[in-house]
Amino acid sequence: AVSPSEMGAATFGMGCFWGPDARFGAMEGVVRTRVGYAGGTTPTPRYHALGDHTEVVHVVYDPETVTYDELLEVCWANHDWASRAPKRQYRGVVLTHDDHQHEVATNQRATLEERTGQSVETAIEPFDQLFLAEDYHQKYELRSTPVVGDELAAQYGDAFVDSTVVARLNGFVAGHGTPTQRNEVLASLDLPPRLLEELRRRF
Ligand code: MHO
Repeated sequence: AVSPSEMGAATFGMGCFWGPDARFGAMEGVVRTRVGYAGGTTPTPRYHALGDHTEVVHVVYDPETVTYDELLEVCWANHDWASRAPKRQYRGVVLTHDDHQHEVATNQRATLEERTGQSVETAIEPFDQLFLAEDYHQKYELRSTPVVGDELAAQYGDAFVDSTVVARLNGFVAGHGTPTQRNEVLASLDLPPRLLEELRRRF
């Protein structure tokens, strides 16, 4: 594990942000996920007033456990990079945080085009700023899981959005992760047995 200042950050637009929030949240090495709006110029986007922004997932990761390359592979594999989304809200975009990310992204894009013979419509642009989405969009899969969602949101309170464990659980209820990962996370939880049982049933 590395100190917070050595963590990496990655930001991807992959269509509706609920799915990528869960997918990245289940990955080893991902320490935090947030969903929000980015890639536009409108000063204070909200879900119902996005302006020119796009739904994105913002991932903080431990580079000793997972690389930017690996995160980006997951990005390509899980959005429709070959078509232009009808709404800018759902466009594919890789928002790069530094020159290294930019280079990795342009290289992977070229490789993808070569391999498939299709042209990539997903944009690669410098990251500017993330506008955090409304609470009800954060960890949406978990939050909308009956019983468990409400109880965990109440237990964690303000820590819900940024918790690593909550990110994992959000991924697990969406069907991601391995049995080993699930058992490890469950074993680390200090929750009433009834809630643990309820969670286990949702994986
Ligand atoms: N198809 C989804 C999109 C929501 S996403 C946060 C829905 O409206 O249910 O854009």
